[in-house]
Amino acid sequence: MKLFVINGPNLNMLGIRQPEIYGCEDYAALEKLVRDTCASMGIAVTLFQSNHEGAIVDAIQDAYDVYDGIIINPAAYTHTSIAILDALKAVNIPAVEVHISDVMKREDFRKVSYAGMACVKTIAGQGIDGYRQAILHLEEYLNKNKKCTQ
Ligand code: CA2
Repeated sequence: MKLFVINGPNLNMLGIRQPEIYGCEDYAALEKLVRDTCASMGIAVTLFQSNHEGAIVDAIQDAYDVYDGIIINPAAYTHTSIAILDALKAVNIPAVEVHISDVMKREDFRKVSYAGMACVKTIAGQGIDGYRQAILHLEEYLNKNKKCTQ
């Protein structure tokens, strides 16, 4: 099983400010949690972070026929990007949306998620542990929905 973890703008700045919203862990801790969780489950994982919408669209397109599942935190693009939604729909790879903060309890503009419309599940408000939960969910989902090869 191969998973692709995509993180959007400013998530590389985690741990620097607003710990009351995003926690104290930095981006390196997020990467380590993802790598350690996948390693313990025998899952191959690639992480990607970009501050650019088009680069995220390119990464999703490049995932086609390469990865079994996507975990995506599009960050601010969650609430604006139909391009990311369309890319997720185009590749049709099962995806789980993660948000570190509880977006439903914040400003109204954070309550809309375009990317989430193409995802099998959304995990929000669990801190960086949401990524670990997303890996567990996706592994179970992919095992239940295995494609027949013959
Ligand atoms: O809760 C999440 O994971 C978000 O996707 C994080 C985004 C935000 O725009 C979404 O509404 C919810 C923000 C990413 C990182 O923002 C930082 C802000 C200050 C310091 C460090 C990172």
